[in-house]
Amino acid sequence: MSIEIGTSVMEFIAAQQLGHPQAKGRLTLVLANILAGCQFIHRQVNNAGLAGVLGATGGINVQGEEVQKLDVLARNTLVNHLIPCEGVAAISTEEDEGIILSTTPGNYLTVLDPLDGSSNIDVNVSVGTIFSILPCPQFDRKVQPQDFLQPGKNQIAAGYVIYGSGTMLVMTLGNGVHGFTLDTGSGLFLLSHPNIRFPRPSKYYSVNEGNRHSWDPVILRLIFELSRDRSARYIGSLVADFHRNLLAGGVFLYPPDSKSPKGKLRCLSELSTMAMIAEQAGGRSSNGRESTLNHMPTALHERAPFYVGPPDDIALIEARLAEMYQG
Ligand code: P6P
Repeated sequence: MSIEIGTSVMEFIAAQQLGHPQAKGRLTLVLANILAGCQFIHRQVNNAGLAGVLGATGGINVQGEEVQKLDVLARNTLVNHLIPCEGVAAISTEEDEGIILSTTPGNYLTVLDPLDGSSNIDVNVSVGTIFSILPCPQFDRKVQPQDFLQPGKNQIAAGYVIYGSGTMLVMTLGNGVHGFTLDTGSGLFLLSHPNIRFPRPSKYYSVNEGNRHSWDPVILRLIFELSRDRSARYIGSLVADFHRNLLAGGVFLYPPDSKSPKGKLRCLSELSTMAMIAEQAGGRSSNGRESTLNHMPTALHERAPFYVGPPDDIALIEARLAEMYQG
């Protein structure tokens, strides 16, 4: 099947699945349910602006209902789609302390950041849903939290949906990275960006320079060096910052600092996905010492330092940080 611009994401996944008969189409079903949830979130996020305006007069939305906090709404939407979904054994989300068991048997564990960057909603900054699909390691017992503690390289699929000027799915099934734009008329995600690759060299570097007072001097020098031949771009929404760097060419950094000595971003619900997409798009990612994809998490909500972008940038960063770790 030739993959052409305008191909629907379901046709695309079906074509990709031809190489994985063992998935028995369940992966397609899991992805279809995630995307159905994201389409609903797309509508809620777009209306939030109206709710935000109405919220200024007392917080009642156009239907006369109390506007739910969008993080909770996004989480409930996705969980309600996935609990009954054949193929899903259990779910972990950034919003839930523990895991959520599905009502059907399944081969897959799904990890979600239902609405990353949601603090930016009221100022119309792009936000996103991040998802990761892992193999379920055990079939002879109920899923337990430790079953989710897998390195990112185990992922079967990873992607995000960015709710911005347009709504776009960026996803990898392990065979390249592809972008699908939501056609609001048909409600379909249609292929718009096949085979996305990190442009090189980087034009941008993305880091919260407001944290500079709590960085190690090695990191201060690293950021100064990166700024010599890159422009600074930082939105404070991981999906938006990552997406710009992936399409336009840039490196993203969330180093450890005195407030977040292990970094701020979450291994399972944020970093594994971005790391797999980056590597499939010809880039790399690191926690400063090893590839993010090789890191073995020890807790559901573990955090880690994160550096992601073209391979040359990550090699430079790891070389400079070696001084900090050896020092
Ligand atoms: P800071 C949003 O809250 C988030 O988790 C990511 O989306 C984003 O990259 C990061 O935090 C921003 O953190 O400390 O720079 O505001």
